[in-house]
Amino acid sequence: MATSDGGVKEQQRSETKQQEPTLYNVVLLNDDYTPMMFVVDVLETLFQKSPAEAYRVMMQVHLNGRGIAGVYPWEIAETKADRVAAVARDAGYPLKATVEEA
Ligand code: TYC
Repeated sequence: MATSDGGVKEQQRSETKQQEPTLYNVVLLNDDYTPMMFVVDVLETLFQKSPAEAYRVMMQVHLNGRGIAGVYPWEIAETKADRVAAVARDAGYPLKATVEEA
């Protein structure tokens, strides 16, 4: 912006835009050993899904090999995926989740 003294002032931003954080999908993977009801329970407890939505996502993973459990900023997505592996390991199941850019 030109000023009266001939200088150039930087354009003021009237609305400072907040940058949204990049989001990541926590992707649940199918396996042959984890019981369906265990997966439904994980989706309800770690991903705050309703019973109906948890069942729908579980069946999507069971039939298609993978499905999105939730969408979060990086740190939270990584923590959720780690928690999935931890609760599954504690229960003796191979259930795993990966994190991918949304
Ligand atoms: N395929 C598993 C079974 O038949 C169920 C299952 C669903 C496992 C989703 C993992 O992410 C998963 N018991």
